[in-house]
Amino acid sequence: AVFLSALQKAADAYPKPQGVKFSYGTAGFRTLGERLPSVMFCCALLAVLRSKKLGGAAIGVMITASHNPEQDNGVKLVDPSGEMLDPTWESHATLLANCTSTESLITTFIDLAHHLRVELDACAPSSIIYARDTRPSGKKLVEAFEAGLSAFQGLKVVDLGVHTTPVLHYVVRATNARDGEQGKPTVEGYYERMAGAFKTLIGNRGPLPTLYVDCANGVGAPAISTLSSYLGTSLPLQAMNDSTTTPGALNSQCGADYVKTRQALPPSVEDAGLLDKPDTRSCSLDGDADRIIYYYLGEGGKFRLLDGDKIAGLVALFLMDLVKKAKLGQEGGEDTAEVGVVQTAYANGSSTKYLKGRGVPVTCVPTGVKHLHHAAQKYDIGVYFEANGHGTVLFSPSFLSTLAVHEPTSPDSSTATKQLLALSQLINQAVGDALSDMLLVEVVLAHRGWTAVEWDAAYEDLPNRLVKVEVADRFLFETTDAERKLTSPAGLQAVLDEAVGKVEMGRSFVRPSGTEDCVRVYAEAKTTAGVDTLATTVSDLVK
Ligand code: 16G
Ligand code: ZN
Repeated sequence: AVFLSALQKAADAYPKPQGVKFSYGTAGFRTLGERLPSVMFCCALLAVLRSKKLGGAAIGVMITASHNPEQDNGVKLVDPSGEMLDPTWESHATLLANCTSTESLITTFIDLAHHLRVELDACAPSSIIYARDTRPSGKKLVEAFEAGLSAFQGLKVVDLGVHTTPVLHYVVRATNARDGEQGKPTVEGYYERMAGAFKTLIGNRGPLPTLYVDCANGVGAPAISTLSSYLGTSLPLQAMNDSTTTPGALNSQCGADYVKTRQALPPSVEDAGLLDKPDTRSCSLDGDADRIIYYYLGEGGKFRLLDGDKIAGLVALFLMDLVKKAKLGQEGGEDTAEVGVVQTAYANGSSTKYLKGRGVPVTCVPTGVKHLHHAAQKYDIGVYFEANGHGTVLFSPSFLSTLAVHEPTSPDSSTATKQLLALSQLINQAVGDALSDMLLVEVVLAHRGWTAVEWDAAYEDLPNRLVKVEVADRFLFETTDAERKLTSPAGLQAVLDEAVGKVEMGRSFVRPSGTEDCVRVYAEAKTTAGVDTLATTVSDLVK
């Protein structure tokens, strides 16, 4: 075939580095940026294959390592609906990435195409959309990716350039949607749709007080500046940590992951002294702007965290109220739409109790966006958030059609119906999106007339600890029950249960990390002394 000789020639320039085993994990391939060129080349092949397999639908490729250090990088594929790559294809990615010669790469690729029943020579075109974050290694990785694409003819290719992960997901989803029903499939379309819905929802409630945004010195910085220009005066945004070209600055001492794990302000934000009033709220994005964490300084200047759990609670109860007001039932009756929340085992016990106490159904699933997203699709309105700030809200197609044809019987129900429709446009339903989630939080606070203080009052987090434990082989650790129980090593869970039983309101679980070579220990308890004991005991038992 024509492309084979081109492929051969191109692949020779991107040999796999020796002694590295690549694996397509929860967040795609992720490691030191300098190790990734051959992987990028393989991802081009895989993206072509995936698009051909799906009749030429547009596939996304995002080059980022999110909250990880600046020297790291990564790549993941996005399916036509804007969701993560179908998990059954992860092993195909791993297979290609580990080929040790051009010959084996080509054979593997052709075998894979055959096995997947994809006709490489047939004229079904492939369509690929890609973007990268601000990492210094990104440019070279894009070149390697493009070298892979160059072996094929007649591809439809869109290079979005430097953008956030959620922008890429949005454009892929909108490109594949019928009749522009997910918005215009462009970067401008993304900002326009979101900002337009925000202004509708804020109405005459604005302008809101200034919001301080820690951009983690990453791609969130230009995104916040662009968003600002679309928002006009409705929400003044002040960017902090927006140095995208300072070497070593990305995710260093700042960003959502820093704030969540340290449970403290980034030093730069502390030094700026801007959060001096209790109603001054601030937020941190992560390195590719798909996560967000809010916080403020409470009484006595005490740091108060408003994490993904707090966002889920705020948003779910607001949506429930709107659904009630919209009276979507027969003849103006209440009811009908179920608003549910999806969490992982990392959700603070207090948040789960708070939600259940208010009649919100809660599902617990294993870590990783694909699990949460999938479970959220089972509700009419599915709110999913990881405690680390990654999450979004999904409106089911049937709920959206109910809204569209609903004939409200009162002004109140008419307003609520319009607000639900605007929310479905404000929210990025493809993936967790720091910008869209930020606007969502701002909308709810504005409608409730709340500052961060009233939001925070919903419940008090149980003291908790997250500990990283280095072990000889993390693959020995296997879990069940949404990662809350170990099935291997044999007998360990019983010992852990005993330790947990000794601590008041204790809860703890152990799971192998999907992104780092370690196991993670989570513990919570009624008191800080209790949680410290529990975290230490469990960590020691695991070693
Ligand atoms: C990945 C996941 C994130 C999860 C994290 C856990 C996606 C896109 N991202 O970054 O949702 O919180 O892994 O990391 O699924 P861990 O397995 O190292 O604890
Ligand atoms: Zn991220």
